[in-house]
Amino acid sequence: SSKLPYGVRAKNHPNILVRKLFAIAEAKKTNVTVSADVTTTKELLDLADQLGPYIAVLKTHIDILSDFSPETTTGLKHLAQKHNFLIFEDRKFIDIGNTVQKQYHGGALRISEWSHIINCAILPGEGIVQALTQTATADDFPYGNERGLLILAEMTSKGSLAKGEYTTRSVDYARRYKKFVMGFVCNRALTEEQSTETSKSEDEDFVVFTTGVNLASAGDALGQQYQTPQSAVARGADFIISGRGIYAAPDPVEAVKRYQEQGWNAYLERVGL
Ligand code: UP6
Repeated sequence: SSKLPYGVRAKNHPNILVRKLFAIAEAKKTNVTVSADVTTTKELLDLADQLGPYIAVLKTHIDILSDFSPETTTGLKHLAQKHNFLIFEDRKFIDIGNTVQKQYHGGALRISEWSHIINCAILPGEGIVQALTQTATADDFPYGNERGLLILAEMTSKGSLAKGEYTTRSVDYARRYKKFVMGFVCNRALTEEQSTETSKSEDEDFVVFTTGVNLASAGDALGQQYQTPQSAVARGADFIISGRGIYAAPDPVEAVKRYQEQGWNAYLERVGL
């Protein structure tokens, strides 16, 4: 896991969106991503406004909203500016290149227009990463270098098959498409992973987002497995993602502050500050 402070990584990183992300973390002293898995626009925007000051990233599942409309994303974009956070649509693209290009850019949800960060699984192979990178780096792509891709390299659910060669190939594809791939959704720092196909370059600095973070529970009845902010950050998480631990708490603002404090202290410990 990275021993460098966010501020240093913000200065040195070749990717402009990653620089912005680390600068937000440093300025707001937070590595919390809240997973706002609510099902109406009002709940989503209220949550984003209330929790905005304490988070670096807001993660959405836009397709679970029962009343999605252009106002949903206009509202999100406005709140992201107001509170200085990035938006991460957790769409987990997983299809052939030609299909994911249309799902990402355009379509019913217009994800490229409002979401800074997206993710994909690599079950389809290298082509999915190639296709999304092609779209986001095309000359006529309107959002230039304000967009980034995370590869879903591991999962937190019981019996996950995202391991072994799948995870190793995730690192290979990240290295091959660095122009758009900013890091991973995974449960530990990955880049020491041994690969026969690619090797680590000196300036490599992928961002690690870890889901399944909860202070009050060990898991749910459907196979979710949790760890604490402290353990996630110690294993290499640069950003901790928590959903129900925060939005379903009796007082979400009090909860997000606790995750912020614990995540930040664990970060300070890891980098030795
Ligand atoms: N998520 C996981 N595990 C993964 C990948 N993604 O839980 O391996 C996502 C879920 C949900 C959030 O889709 O949006 O992270 C976790 O929510 P929770 O904290 O309420 O369990």
